Amino acid sequence: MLRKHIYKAISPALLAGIAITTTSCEEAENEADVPSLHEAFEGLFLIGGTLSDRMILDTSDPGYAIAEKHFNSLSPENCMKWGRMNPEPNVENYELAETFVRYGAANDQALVGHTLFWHSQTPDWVYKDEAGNDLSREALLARMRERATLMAERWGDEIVYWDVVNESIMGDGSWRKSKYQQIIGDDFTEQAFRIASEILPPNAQLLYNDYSMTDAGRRDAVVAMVKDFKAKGLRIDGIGMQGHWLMDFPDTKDIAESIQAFGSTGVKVHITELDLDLLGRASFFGADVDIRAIQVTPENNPYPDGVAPPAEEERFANRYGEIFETLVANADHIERVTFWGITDKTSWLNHFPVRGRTNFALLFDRQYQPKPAFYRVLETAKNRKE
Ligand code: 9MR
Repeated sequence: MLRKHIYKAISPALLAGIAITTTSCEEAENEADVPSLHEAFEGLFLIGGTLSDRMILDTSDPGYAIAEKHFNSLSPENCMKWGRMNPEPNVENYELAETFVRYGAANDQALVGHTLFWHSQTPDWVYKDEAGNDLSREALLARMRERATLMAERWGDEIVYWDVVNESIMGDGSWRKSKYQQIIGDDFTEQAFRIASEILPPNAQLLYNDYSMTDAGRRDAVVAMVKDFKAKGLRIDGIGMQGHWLMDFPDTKDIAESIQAFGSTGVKVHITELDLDLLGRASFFGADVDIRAIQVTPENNPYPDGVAPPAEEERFANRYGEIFETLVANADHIERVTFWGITDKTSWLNHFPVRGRTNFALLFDRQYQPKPAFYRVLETAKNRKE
């Protein structure tokens, strides 16, 4: 409760650009008067949110009020991945995706198909024949065509943006040695875009989506790939920079450079999976262990009750602020900025890199209240318009 009052007291002052020395509950802003994020950014870029499977299953989730008010684009966190939809060759789990699409379409939200082809969460059967042997290149391409056809037939009219391929380029610019790459070859990504452009509706926006897009090797390879596709007359409409960023990395200068590099190829940039990891992970990455095996400890999980100290929330707000200043300054290249989740309560960062941590990632807290970061982000839209 205390935290909620602090936020409400801080927010009007932040919006007015006044230095805060005291807070009081009388200053509290009426919850219903909080401005809509997507309305604030209108004319700059769309603002998206992401629905978890759990939220799609629970229509009473209070997060829906946030989704409807603040987001004019919506992504599915997991329910459209191949492994969720068809964990076995003859199992068809399409209901969650169907519910997601129906909900978003009813709210006029620009929907994202995430993701057609990804090395992760693609079940093994996809790559194998009935005898358990690897498919031929042609047979795997045919299977990919079947998936694209299913997506197009079911949701082609409603989904605008498609993450056609996810994460097929490594940080050094080489092709990821995925099962797709091993069977199809280095032109797996190109073939995937050929399939998508033939099968998905002509107005579908086709995206390549990846993480760590500020790595110079990956950035240059993505730029080269877009140019290559365009030279071949192959459609590619956007580049998704996932945006799972840390408190001190990457530098906003590098974020800006990547946005400009992608934008200069003539495609739109989408920030597709934005969140910040307040608790951090650098110390875990240094260790040569399976990060998923790390146990929760008081050191790596300092705020288990879900309340971070005000100074930490301010640091978090400032980092979101500098990121959004960068995005607003480069808005000409950007079509959409999507947060990976709705509130901190269900962010994937509660399970990565340490399973079961209480992490802080998004603009809304576990009580569905806007955090200082929300107001700081809002301020960046306001500054641009005035
Ligand atoms: O947030 C997703 C998490 O719930 C899943 O367990 C995980 C499975 O791999 O995928 C997460 O989302 C990923 C997204 O689909 C692609 N980019 C990286 C995201 C975070 O891992």
